[in-house]
Amino acid sequence: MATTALSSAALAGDLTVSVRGAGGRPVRDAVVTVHPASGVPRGPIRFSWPLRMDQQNVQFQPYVLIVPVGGTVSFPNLDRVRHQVYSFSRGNRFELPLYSRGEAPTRTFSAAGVAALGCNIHDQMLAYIKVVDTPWAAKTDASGNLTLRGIPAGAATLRVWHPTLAGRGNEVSQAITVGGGPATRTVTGDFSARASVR
Ligand SMILES: [Cu+2]
Repeated sequence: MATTALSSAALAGDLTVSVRGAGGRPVRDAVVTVHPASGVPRGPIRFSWPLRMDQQNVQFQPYVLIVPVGGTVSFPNLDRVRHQVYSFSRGNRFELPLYSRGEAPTRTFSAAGVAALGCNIHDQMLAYIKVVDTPWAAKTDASGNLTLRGIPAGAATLRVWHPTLAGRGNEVSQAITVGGGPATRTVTGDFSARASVR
C-alpha cells in the first residue's frame, strides 16, 4: 500500500460482526453496539433507516428497531383493525391511545435501553425498540452479520443484545481493540431464552 500524506482525521476501522447461536446457527436481529473508550461524538445521532414501527397484518414491522437516544418514532397503523401499543419496560414505559388505520402516533425515546412493545388488543404482537447512545449500532441480517464503519481506533466496548439472549438484560459485552482497518469478530451466545416482554 502506498504511503500518502497523513489525513488530519484519526485512524478509524470497520468492524464486521457475526452473531452465532448453538451449532453456529446465524442469529438475525441481534443489535450490536460499539462504544469507543474515547467517547462518542457530541450531537444528535442519525441512522440511515426510518424511525418507524408499522403495524401491518396484525404484526409489528420491523421486529427490532434501533433508535438513537432522543429519537422520535412513528407508529403507523396500516391495518383495518385498531391497535393500542404499549411498553412496560423500565425507563421506557408508555401507552399510545387506541388508534385506527391511517393514524401514526409518535413517541420520543429519551432513555437508552429497550422498549418491549405489545398491543392491548392483540396479544401475539411483539417487537422491540433498542434505544442506543452511540452512532455505531446496527442489527444483524438473516445471515447473522453486520458491519459498523468508521469506528475510531483504540479500545472500545462491544455489546450484543437480542430478546432471546440468555443473561442479564439480554446483553453480553466484551472489550475490543479497533485497529486502523477492517476487522471481523464472531460472537457466540446462548439464544435459548424466552423472548423478554419487558
Ligand atoms: Cu393490535
